[in-house]
Amino acid sequence: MMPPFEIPGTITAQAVKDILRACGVDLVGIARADSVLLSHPPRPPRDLMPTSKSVVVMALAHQLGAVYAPDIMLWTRSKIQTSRLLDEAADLLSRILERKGFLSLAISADKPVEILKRDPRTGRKYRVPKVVGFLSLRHAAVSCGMGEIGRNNLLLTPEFGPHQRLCAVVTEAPLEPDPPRRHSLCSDCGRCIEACPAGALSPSGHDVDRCFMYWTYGFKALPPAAPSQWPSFIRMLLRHMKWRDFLVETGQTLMTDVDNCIECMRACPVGDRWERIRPDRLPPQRTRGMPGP
Ligand code: B12
Repeated sequence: MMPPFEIPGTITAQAVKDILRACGVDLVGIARADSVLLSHPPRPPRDLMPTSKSVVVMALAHQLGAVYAPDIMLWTRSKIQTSRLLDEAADLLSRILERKGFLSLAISADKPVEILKRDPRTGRKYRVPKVVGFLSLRHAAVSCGMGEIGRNNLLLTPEFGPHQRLCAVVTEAPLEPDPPRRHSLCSDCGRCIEACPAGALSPSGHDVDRCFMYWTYGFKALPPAAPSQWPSFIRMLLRHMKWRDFLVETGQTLMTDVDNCIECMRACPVGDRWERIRPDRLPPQRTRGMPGP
């Protein structure tokens, strides 16, 4: 991709921000590679590039019409395009930085992710597979003051609330970091907890297994943990099979992506820029094949 601007002579934090803004990115922050906040399991930038000095985090606002569309598939399509724009910007920045002599690695807004079937420490099989990014983009964004992690477990920014997608570049370029900032965006209004169809959110946290099962398959139930739970699990599968075609869905997933839920994001009222156009109350979004979510 040819840059739509002149490549700066010296790479500074401002030059990096200007490049990304020219690519259409809405928010940019820079964190020091050795002090990025870590999540669980920890995925420090220096594991990806031992000589890295900075992590450039970028955010692109979602198309709100897609967030509030009646069918989740319309959102998924729009999300793919948002990821694509971010990935192109990250790729371009990485290439510019490398031409200036700094090893750089773009971390995609989308896949790949590590999929863990067993606990790496004990070898015990997880009830639900765990999925983890090579770098936690939400934590990287918090590290450079972009926002905070809300009750819905998403990055909230003052500008867009939860409605942005994230991407990053890990680089050897020594860029001036943006300091972490204290925000008070999440008022604990409870709308995300109420909206979550899987019961994954509660005042005490986020149940990643329930979220994963619903987001991936549209199933409210976790896989059976005891033989007595199999009959109700099978009844639920049969109910889904009556409405859905898993084979065709798999084909569609391979072509595009899978999303069965963004309710925690849709319900969130944070974000100044959207105040005027955000609907106040919303009927739940239709998910694949089922008559209702
Ligand atoms: C894997 C993943 C998922 C998984 C798991 C979610 C999760 N919390 O980990 C699933 C598929 C369920 C998922 C769902 C969603 N995701 Co997602 N997801 C990611 C991804 C690729 C990696 C996140 C990660 O590394 N998580 C692991 C740690 C960091 O998660 P954690 O919540 O801090 O902590 C949990 C784990 O520690 C877990 N846990 C406990 N023990 C163990 C043990 C092991 C071994 C593991 C792996 C985990 C684990 O429990 C903790 C509490 O939930 C990121 C992109 C990225 N590279 O960062 C996008 C990302 C976080 N997702 C995003 C979005 C938007 C969503 C959805 C709305 C779905 C959608 N349709 O887009 C939902 C919302 C879920 C929610 N409210 O948290 C956006 C968030 C943007 C924002 N504004 O914050 C991101 C940043 C993608 C992007 N490019 O913008 N996601």
